Amino acid sequence: ELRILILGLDGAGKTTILYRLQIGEVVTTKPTIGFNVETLSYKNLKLNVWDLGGLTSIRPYWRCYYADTAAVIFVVDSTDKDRMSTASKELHLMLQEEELQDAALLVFANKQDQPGALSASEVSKELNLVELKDRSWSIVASSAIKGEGITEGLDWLIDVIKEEQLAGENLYFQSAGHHHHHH
Ligand SMILES: Nc1nc2c(ncn2[C@@H]2O[C@H](COP(=O)(O)OP(=O)(O)OP(=O)(O)O)[C@@H](O)[C@H]2O)c(=O)[nH]1
Ligand SMILES: [Mg+2]
Repeated sequence: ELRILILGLDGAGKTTILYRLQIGEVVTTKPTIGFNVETLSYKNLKLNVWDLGGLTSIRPYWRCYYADTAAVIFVVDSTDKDRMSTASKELHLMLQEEELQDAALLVFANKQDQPGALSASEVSKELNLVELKDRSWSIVASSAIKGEGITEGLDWLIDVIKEEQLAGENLYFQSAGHHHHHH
């Protein structure tokens, strides 16, 4: 069982992505006051996915959900150029938190179906992702409305989490004096 958080500024598309993942369809959303949580089965794993509201007044509550989080999915509205620096600030503040030191990071450069959307590499630059040290991260271009990029992103995330879990087990085996062979 894995705990995954979906974070990002209001209107980025977090709730749309959660239900796209869960039911494979576009749902009509309202701004999330509080959170939505859904359980998904994915590649033999049970994912508890928490979608938190992104409004300015609600962002301080994100930290209440950080404990035991395997991964963060950070969603960006790629057309919202005026708020890229705000998104960057919130992302880096969040990643400084002790409880998230081991969490993998997947960024969705969302709303790629919209004209004028920044590309994934442009969003990556705006968010200063190259500054991230000691963290598995990736950015994927997505359109929650068209259903593009979402499963690709989740596939990457689940693979990374599985690899890190295996690496942790290998360390355990080594320190316990067991021999563990890979073929
Ligand atoms: N064109 C386009 N619109 C999108 C996309 N993803 C989400 N939207 C729209 O953006 C609006 C906001 O989406 P939400 O999923 O409610 O955003 P949110 O991040 O949950 O927002 P908060 O709950 O306020 O934090 C809705 O009208 C969605 O239909 C996308 O990929 N393309
Ligand atoms: Mg929402």
